[in-house]
Amino acid sequence: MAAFVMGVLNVTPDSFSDGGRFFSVAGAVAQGRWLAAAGAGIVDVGGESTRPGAEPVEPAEELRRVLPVVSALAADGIGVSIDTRHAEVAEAAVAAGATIVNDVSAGDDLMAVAAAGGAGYVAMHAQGPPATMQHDPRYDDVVGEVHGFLAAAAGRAREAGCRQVWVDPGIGFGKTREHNVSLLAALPELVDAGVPVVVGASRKGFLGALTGGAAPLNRLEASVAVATWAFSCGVAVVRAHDVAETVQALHLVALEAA
Ligand code: PMM
Repeated sequence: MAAFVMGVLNVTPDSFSDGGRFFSVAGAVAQGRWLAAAGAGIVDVGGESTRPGAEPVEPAEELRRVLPVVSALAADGIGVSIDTRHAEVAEAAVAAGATIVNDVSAGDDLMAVAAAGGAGYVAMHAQGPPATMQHDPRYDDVVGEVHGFLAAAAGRAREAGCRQVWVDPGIGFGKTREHNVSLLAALPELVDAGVPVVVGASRKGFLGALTGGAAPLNRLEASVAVATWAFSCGVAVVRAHDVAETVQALHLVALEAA
């Protein structure tokens, strides 16, 4: 499968860069259509912010936020992934037309839902829940530990019967700036392990720190630079807010590879 861009659509009041912008159903559906028109291969719909320090959202509230959006986009023929940590949300979203379960918790229950619904599955690495994950993340060997975790998660997902599996190092999820940079530098090894890789660094805090304090909406260049690096390493999917710009990066890397 050719590499593609996963467009971020947060139907939340509190996500770190777009919280509240697409909180109404109509606004979220319009943004999803816009992301697809800009070239997103899939639109990633999420109803619970996983920014550092975020409070958990009850599955019933998450469902209220995401389900009408997933249904409307899927009815338009737009590919949708559901970004959730809750099995009941994943199950309802797949029934409403989502074709990928994007699981930032890499949990067995969500693998089972993806397998039962015939959906693809993304296993992402995180250290700790969003509320506390950035308090004091520690690893002896961040690359070895994250890659080992992802190999095991991919094995479990395949055993559960998921038809297609991706792995994601979880940039910013229980990681310092140095951890994130080490994981990005090690993308060639993760790609070499053979399971298609997803990377989501778009507008994240470490890019602000590395660019002299740029605010989330001023991290476009840094985000596209990371996307270009990721695609040139052979990453299969880059998760991005700025889809048109990230698709340009993908096209240029694909030309180089051709
Ligand atoms: N990051 C966020 C949410 N979901 N899913 C995957 N697979 N990978 C990520 O890096 C990831 C994710 C948090 O970012 P957001 O607030 O911009 O959605």
